[in-house]
Amino acid sequence: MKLLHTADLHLGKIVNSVSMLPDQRYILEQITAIIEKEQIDGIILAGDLYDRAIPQVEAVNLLNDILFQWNVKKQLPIFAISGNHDSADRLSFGSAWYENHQFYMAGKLTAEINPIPFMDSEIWLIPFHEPAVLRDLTGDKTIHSYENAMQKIVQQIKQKWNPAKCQIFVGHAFISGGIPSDSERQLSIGHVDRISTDCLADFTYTALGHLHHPHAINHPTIFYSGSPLKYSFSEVNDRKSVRIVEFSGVKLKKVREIPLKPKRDLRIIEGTLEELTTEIAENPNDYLQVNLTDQGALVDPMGKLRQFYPNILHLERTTAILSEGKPETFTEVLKKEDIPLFAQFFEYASGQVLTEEQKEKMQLILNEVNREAKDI
Ligand SMILES: [Mn+2]
Repeated sequence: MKLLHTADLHLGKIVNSVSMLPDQRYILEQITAIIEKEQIDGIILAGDLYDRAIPQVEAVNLLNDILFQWNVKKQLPIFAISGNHDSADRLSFGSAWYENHQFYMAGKLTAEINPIPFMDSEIWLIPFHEPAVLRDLTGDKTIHSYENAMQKIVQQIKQKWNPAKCQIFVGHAFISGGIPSDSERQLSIGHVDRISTDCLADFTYTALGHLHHPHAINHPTIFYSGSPLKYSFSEVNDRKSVRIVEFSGVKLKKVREIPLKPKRDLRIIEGTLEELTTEIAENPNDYLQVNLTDQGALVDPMGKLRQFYPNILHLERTTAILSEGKPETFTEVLKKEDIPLFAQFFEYASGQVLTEEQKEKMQLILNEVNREAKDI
């Protein structure tokens, strides 16, 4: 048995005001090509199919197209759950009859958990849920943390599972020790959202979603597939991929990563405005964070860079140009006289000290401005 594991598609995601939909369609088509080449038996989608609870129409269309291709055209079973970005209720729509076509979509957690028997395995689809949801479902008042909730769920599973079968767990959760990135939405404040690997260690394979790094944890049977695209600059060093999981009878045989190549990479480039606009960096159409190393003021750097790099998402100045000491509060700034304040701004913007002559000129200008202000 051979399964493809992916998660965190975040369809409809907008990164720094730019819609990722064209890139998402591109990467999903690449996954389709991998599916064909690898001759897999089924697909796991471990949550966060959409980026928002109410996704835009284009994102819904894209998911519809891709699920139709995989499940109807290619006749592949799909094992999917909702993530913390999805609306559990909306994703549940139609799931009761979709399963007649081997499209298993667990949107909402249910009190009674049953496996999906598939080839030599039993697949347990556990959608993202807050501990309170399970507490309400079961009436068990002792459930307070994500860890408690997961332990209760796994306890129930272990009472039901058939040890002669491969046991596959599909979930969307934060495993303690996992490395987060900037594009996941926190499940809760502090560390109460973490669950231990011990909880899931007895499954043959655990297919997780939530953390976007493909190597967010290092465990022999518990894996995050990671997101198929980089969704924040904290992921620039990730090599995004999907996982191909092979089983031999009831044993996990091999877990492989198949790298994905995005239409446009998300990268950070660095240099002065002059350097970056004379020697054009490779793949200028990538999504870029540009770190400008220039000292002093620059006129419309974004406008100038955009002529060469149309998809800049973020511009940053790397030189610490503000006063190096402790930052001043707004009240402190307000107390300053006009000329010292302007001198400070001038130094911040140009990197040069205002000369006595410049100060005098500035004083004349200010006098004139003040006079006119009084006349109004
Ligand atoms: Mn996610």
